[in-house]
Amino acid sequence: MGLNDTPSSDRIHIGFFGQRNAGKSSLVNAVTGQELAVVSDVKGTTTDPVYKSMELLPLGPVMIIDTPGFDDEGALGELRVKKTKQVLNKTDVAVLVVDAAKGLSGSDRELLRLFQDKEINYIIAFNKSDLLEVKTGSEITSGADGTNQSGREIYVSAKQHEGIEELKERISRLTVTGNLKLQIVGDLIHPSDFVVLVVPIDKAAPKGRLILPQQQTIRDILEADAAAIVVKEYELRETLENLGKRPALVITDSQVFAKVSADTPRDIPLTSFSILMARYKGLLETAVKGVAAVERLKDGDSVLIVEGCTHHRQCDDIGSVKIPRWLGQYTGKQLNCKTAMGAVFPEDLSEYALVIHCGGCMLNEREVKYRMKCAEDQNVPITNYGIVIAYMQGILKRSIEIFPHLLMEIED
Ligand SMILES: Nc1nc2c(ncn2[C@@H]2O[C@H](COP(=O)(O)OP(=O)(O)O)[C@@H](O)[C@H]2O)c(=O)[nH]1
Ligand SMILES: [Mg+2]
Repeated sequence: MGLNDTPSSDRIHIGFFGQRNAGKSSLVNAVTGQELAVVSDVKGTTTDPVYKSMELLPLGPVMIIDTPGFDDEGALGELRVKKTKQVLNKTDVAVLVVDAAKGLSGSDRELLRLFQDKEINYIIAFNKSDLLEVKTGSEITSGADGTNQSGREIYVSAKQHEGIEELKERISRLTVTGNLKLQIVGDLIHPSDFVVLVVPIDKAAPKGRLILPQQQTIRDILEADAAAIVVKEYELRETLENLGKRPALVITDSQVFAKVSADTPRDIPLTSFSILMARYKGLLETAVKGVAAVERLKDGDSVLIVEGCTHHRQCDDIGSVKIPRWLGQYTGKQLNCKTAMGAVFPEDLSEYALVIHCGGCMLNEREVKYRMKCAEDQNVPITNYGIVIAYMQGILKRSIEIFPHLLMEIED
C-alpha cells in the first residue's frame, strides 16, 4: 500500500454473491471497468474471493469483492462456500447477482437470509437481461415473498454493459445512508494542540515506513488542525522539556509504554496506538471488560491469540512469543496458548478461557465487530494486545484515563 492510499480497512466493502455462472465476475469487471476476475462458462471458475480496491463515484474509495458460487458442490465446493461466508463478515453492501432467465434459486434465498441476519444492505442484480425476451426496463416492485423490494432490484447486462452506471449509483445510495465518520483521535483534541507520538524504531519495524495505525493517527491529527510531533522513545523526555507548550496528549507504541509512562509527567494524558485503534474499531469497551479474565486464568487453561494478518513480523513476534511469555510470568500459571493467523477466525471458541486479538489494523470495522460478537455470544472474554499488555504492566489505568467511563469499568 502506498502512503497516499486509503487503507483497505477504511474502504466500504462491496461483495458480489450468487450462484455459479450468474455472471458475478462479469459484473465485477463491468463495474470496475477492468478485467480483473476470470469469466468463464465453466462452473466454479472463481475459486477464491478476488479483492480490488477502486474509487467508485460518487462514493469514494471502496473494496470490490468477487466470490465463488454459493451453490458450489463437493468437498472443494463446500470449502469455497465457506470462504464466501467469511467474506460476508466484512461486507458492508452486498450485490446478489441472479441469472435473470433463471430467477431466484434456493441458494440465493439463503444468501438473502444471511444478508438480513447480518444486517447487510443489499441489491439484487438480475444479470443477463439481454437474454430476456421481454425487456424489463424498470425494477419489480414486490419480491417473490410479497415484501416490497422497490429499489433493491435492478436489471443489468454485464455483457452489453447495460444498467451498470445505475447499479453503481444504487450501491452508492445504499452506503451513503447512516455512515458515521469515526475518528481515531480527532475528537479528543482541539485545533492547534500538540500531540506527541512515540514510535520506536527497532529491527522489527518495517524498513522505510511507519505502520498503518501510526500513519492513520498522524493523518487524523492533521485533519483536526492540530500538530503531530513524532519521536523515538529515547527522545521523548528531552522533547517534552523543550516543547515550550504542554502537549494535549502523548500516544505511544504499546511495546515501550513503561518507559514512556515514566518519562511523561503525570498531568499529561497518555495512551497507546492500540488503545486508540481498538476504540476506532469499536472493540475498546469489550476489550477493557474482557481483560479482567486474566485474573481468573488457571493451570491448563487455553488462551487463543489471534493475528488479523500474516505479514506484520512485529505483531507476529508479539502474538506468538511475547504475550504467551508475559501471560505465564504475570499469572504464574501453566497456560496453553494457541495462535490463529490470517483472515480466518475460528467459529468455535468454547475451549478458550480468553481470546486475545491483535489491534486489527488490517480488518474493517464490520469484521472486528463480528469477531467480538462471536466471542460474546459464546461467553468467552475477548481483549486485545494493547489492553492486555498495558494491564499486565500495570499501566492500563493510565492509558484509558482519557475515557473516564471505561476507567470505572476496571476500578469497580
Ligand atoms: N448473455 C449474457 N451472458 C453473460 C452475462 N454476464 C455473464 N455472462 C456469461 O455467463 C457465463 C458466466 O459468467 P461469469 O462472470 O464467469 O459468472 P460467475 O460464475 O458468476 O462469476 C460466462 O459465459 C459469461 O460470458 C450477460 O450479461 N449476458
Ligand atoms: Mg466467477
